[in-house]
This record gives sequence, C-alpha cells and structure tokens, in this order.
Amino acid sequence: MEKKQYTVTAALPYANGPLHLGHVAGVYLPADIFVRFLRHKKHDVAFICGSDEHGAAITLRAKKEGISPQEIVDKYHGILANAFKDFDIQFDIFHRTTAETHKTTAQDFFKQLDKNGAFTQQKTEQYYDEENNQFLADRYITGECPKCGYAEAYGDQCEKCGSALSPTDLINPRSTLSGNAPVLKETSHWFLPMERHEDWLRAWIKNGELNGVKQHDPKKWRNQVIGQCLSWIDGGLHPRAMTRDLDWGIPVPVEGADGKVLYVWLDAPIGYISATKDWAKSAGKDWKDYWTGDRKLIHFIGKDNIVFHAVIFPILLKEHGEFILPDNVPASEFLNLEGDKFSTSRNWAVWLHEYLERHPDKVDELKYTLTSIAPESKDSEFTWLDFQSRVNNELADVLGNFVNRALVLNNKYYEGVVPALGELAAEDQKVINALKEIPSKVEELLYNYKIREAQSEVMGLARIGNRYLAETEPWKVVKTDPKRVETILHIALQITANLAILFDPFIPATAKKMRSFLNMSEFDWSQTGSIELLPTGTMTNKPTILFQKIDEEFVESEKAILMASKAENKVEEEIEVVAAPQKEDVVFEDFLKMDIRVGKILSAKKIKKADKLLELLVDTGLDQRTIVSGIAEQFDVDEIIGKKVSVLMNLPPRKLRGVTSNGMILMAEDAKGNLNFIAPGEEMEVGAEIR
Ligand code: B3M
Ligand code: ZN
Repeated sequence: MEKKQYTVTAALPYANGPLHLGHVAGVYLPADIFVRFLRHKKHDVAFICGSDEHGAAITLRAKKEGISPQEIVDKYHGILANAFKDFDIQFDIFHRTTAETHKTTAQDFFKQLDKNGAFTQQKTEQYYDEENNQFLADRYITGECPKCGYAEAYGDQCEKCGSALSPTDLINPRSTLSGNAPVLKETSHWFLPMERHEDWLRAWIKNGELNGVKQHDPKKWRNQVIGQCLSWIDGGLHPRAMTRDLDWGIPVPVEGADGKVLYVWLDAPIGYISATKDWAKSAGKDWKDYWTGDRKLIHFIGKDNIVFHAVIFPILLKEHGEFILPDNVPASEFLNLEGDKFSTSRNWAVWLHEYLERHPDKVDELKYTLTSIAPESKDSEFTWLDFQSRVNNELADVLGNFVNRALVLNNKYYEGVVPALGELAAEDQKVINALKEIPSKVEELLYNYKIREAQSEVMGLARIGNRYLAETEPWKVVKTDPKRVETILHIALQITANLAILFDPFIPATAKKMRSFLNMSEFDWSQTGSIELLPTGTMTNKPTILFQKIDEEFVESEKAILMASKAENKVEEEIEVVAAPQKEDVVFEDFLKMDIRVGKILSAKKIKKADKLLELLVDTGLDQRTIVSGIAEQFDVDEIIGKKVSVLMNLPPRKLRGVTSNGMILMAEDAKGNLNFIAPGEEMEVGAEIR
C-alpha cells in the first residue's frame, strides 16, 4: 500500500448529553483503531473530532435544565472530552464549535459559498415573537390542538392525542418565550439548490468519479451508504435552507441576515476544518495540507448522518472549491442494548463515563467486545452476558492463556531466555506459514474498514498458538527431547511477539503489557509475520494475568443498574403523562378487512407549506405508491429512505395539501407523543402481509 496522507474525522457528538456504548461502537472506537493502524503503517494522519454545540438539540436541553446553551455545552464538552480520554480514544484534537476559530472558519466558508453563487435566496413565512424579537422554532409555540382541544399542544405535535401538527394548525397559538400570540412574518433564507448537483453526485457516489476523474473506489464503500445516497438522489434532491432564524449558532456573515444563524448541518461539518486549523497550529503544521492535495478524507459516522456527510457536505466542499471530497464514509448501523434500542430519553443506555467510573481497569475488555459486535453492516446487540463470554472465553481463555503458557514455560525451562530455533517439524512449518499470512490479511481488512473481521483474524492467531502448544505438548516432550522444546517455545514466543503488535490498534493497553513481558521496547508493524521478531537470547519477564474473568455478580449488577435507571425513568414518565384510554371494542371481521403489508420507503420529500407532512414513495410489493405521512417534524427525509414500514393498503385515496395519498404508514405514538415506525425486520420482503 503506497504511503498516503489521511485526514480521519469522527462525527462531532452533540454537547447535550453523555456518550453511550452505541456511539462508541459505531463511530469512535472503529475510527481510533483505523487511525492507530495507519500510524503503524507510517501514514501521515490527522485524527479530528470535537463537540457539536449548536442547533435545537442544545437549546432544548438548556431550556429543560433551565440554564443557558453555553452552560450546557461547557458541561457536556467536558464530560465528552474526559470520557474519550479515559477510554483511550486518541484524537489529535477534541475541538468544539463554539470556539472562535470555528466561528471565523464557518463564516469564511459561508462567504466563499455565497461569492461562488452556491445559494439561492427564498422567502418563507414563520411565527415571530415580537416581544423577544425572534422567530420561533416549532417547539417554542404552543396552543389548542385542533384535533382534541388540548390547550398545551406544541407547534410540532400534541402531547395529549399525539397528533402531528404544524404551528399554523394551532388554535390561539402562543410563544413559550413571551406568552404572547406570535405573528406570521415573512422571512428569507439562503438555500442550497441541491437539485443542481444530482448528476455529478450520482457519478461520484456510484463510480467514484468527479468530472470523469477517478476520486475514490466505491467498492470500498459500505453498501448501505451507497444505497441510501443513491435512493436519496434518485428520489430527486430539493433546495435545503442553510440558514435559520435562531439566536444560538454562528451568525450568518452577509448583508440582510440579522438574527439568522448557519443551519447546524452546514456549521458542524465545517467544525472538522476549524478543528484541523487549531490542531495544526499547535502541531506546527499547515492545516491546508490536511484538506487539499493527494490526501484521503475519511468520515466515521453513524447511519443517521450518511446523507449529511456523503451528499450535503460534499456539495458544500465542491461549491467552496478549495477542498478535497471524502474518500470514504464508513457509516455504521445501530447497536442495540439487551433487546432494546439505546435511548437517551428513556435512559436505556450504558453511559461510557459511568462504565469507566465503575470499571476503570476494564477498558480493553470493553474495546474488544464492542469491536467484536461492531454494527458495521447491520444492527447488532450488546448484552452483559455476551460481554462476559467475550472476556472469559476469548480474551482470558485464548489470548491470556496462550501468552501465559508460552512465557511461564520459557521461564521454567530457560530462565526466561528465548531459546534457539532448531529443526522444523511439519506442525512447526504449518504454524509458520499461517503466521506469515495473517498480517497482510489484517491489513487488507483494515484498509477496507472491516475492523471487526480484522480483530477476529488477530484473535485467530492466538487460537493457532494455543492449539500449537496443545498439540506439541512441550511440558511432556521436555522429558524425552529437550532440544525439541527449544524450537516449540521459540515459535510460541514469536507468535506472542506478533500478537503484541497486531493487537495494538484494537486493545492497546494489553498489547503494551504483552510487549513489556517480552522486553519489546522497540517494535515495528513491518516485522509482523516473521518468526525472528524476537531475537534468540532475548531476556523475557515473568508474565502477569492479562484478564480477570467476569463473574455472575458483575453481570447481575450491571443488569440491575440498567433496570433501575429504566424503572426510575418509568416513574418519571408515569408522573408526567398517562397513556391514552382504550377505544371501544371492534368485531374480528372488521379487523380482517384491513389489508396491511410490509413496504419500503423509496424516497421522501417535504410538502410545500405543510411542515408536518412528508410525501413518500413506497414500494408495497404490489405497486409503488405515494403516501402522505405526518412525520416530517420527527424524521428527516434522509434518515428514512430504504426503511421497511407497515402499510395500511386498502384506504380510499385522500388529497392532502394537493397530494393524493393512497394508504397509510402505521406509526406507534406513545403518550409523550414520540413517534416511531411499526417496522418489520429488515429481512422481511415487501408485500408480506401483516395480520
Ligand atoms: N452532531 C451527531 C448526531 O447526529 C451530529 C454529528 C455532526 S458531525 C459534523 O447525533
Ligand atoms: Zn390533541
């Protein structure tokens, strides 16, 4: 692999809450492993991250906690930064988008786009609070629900009956800031006319080409990333507002933009650039080297950020004109927890900083387990039982056991000195051949972002080592053929030395401990695969136990912590909102008349002047049909493309805001008004009947 320069970014976590294991497994840990590997291969790498500190997510949290947005981001930036440090995620910089460098970088970026004609300006109407002189985001407007009369419905939904609403649907709307009736005021925004970019984007995503020139290798991109982007592009791109009427964010730096800030998804990705600037300054480097020229830009993200990193940000980078486009966007699927989705609002999560407080000595155990179950191509599941089995049956019983036996035997028979290699038997040659192959397999997998498989390959070498000792039985042979044992232990120690390098990107603290057992102060990845990695005569040290086993009590206590937080949250929910009462009975025959099928969302777009509605194109297995659904405030068009859904087919067509809707997407709506799809498993074929 030729030496290449890399800029690796990890999605900027919102500074409105702590990290849970799902974030870590999907984004930050794989990115860290990839960067550590690149450094072993002597690439020039910048590893960039930081807090995402603007957007409604922050202001809502601030309102909820009764403190300012700045206090919120200061609190959580610290928690995030400490958690990454304690989990040994080695960013070159963990920056933040309220930093001054970011403000100037984002504003300069915007001005350059404006100068290059990247935007169009469009007028829209929005509720405005005259006392506070500000436009109101949906959640800042309350009023009477037109459906059930509930007096405290929000501009985006009614908490009582769960209806999805638009601010203009509310009867007697009021501003939550002043309590006054807001007025509808015309406003204008800078839009990114994404439809202009469909052609080059499609070629860039599909073939890796820009203006006919090869830019990247789509075969190295994950299928779900390409699939989601092409679905979105084929569904037709639309102008997207790049400014907002909010008081928290980066002020729009052009004439006529008073009171407007950059859209958070324009602001945040530029955070990668401003972070690089501040890092390069402290590292004595030129930041432009990391965003221009023959360098690979890699964005590690979760799947809900795909379109922002593989469609919108590339458009912005191209329109800006000075910067490279991403070479790959390794997006992960979702990690679930003990049979349920991770959920911040329901407090159903293992928070990284809390795990580290409880188990500061079990960082590599968690790293190894999360990488073993990483949701690289499909959703996966974390359970404390699986954690126990990975630690006990793999880390302790395979890796720990092998390393311990090789070193203890070497200390017992040769006082720790690495014995010479003698004549090779067939079983020796077999192991030597396998050892030679593994490093290149691991490299190939890592360069293709198959980090989970790469780790499994390395653990496979430990299994080979264990099997080799079990088959050669040096503790027996030593009585009859001590010379033979010298060869066996020479090879076993070389395998140990290889493992101490190959495991370094994945479980760095353990790999370092192994190298201390072997007195490997100097080491180089390029030596891996060799059986002369550890010179004959090297003095090795007595080993310590690498992994303590996880007992039942550990598992039970972690599960109890989870259940307790869920119960605590349940109480909170019960206090706050009661579930809607049951409706009157229906006869079974009526239910049988409903034709409900599995469908797949092919494309989605907002409907003009209807903030709540999305126009969906759905493949029902029988046909492709248009269905209008009131989910626009809770789901971005880009995150639902490709999603399997439940469709009520046999409803008469209905015209909604000029669009004819044929059928209904079934949604679950809890008493707090949270919406979610009744989603059949992704493996279900479209057209399957639901009954
Ligand atoms: N703050 C993370 C999220 O959507 C978002 C990533 C920004 S990366 C530029 O959860
Ligand atoms: Zn209502």
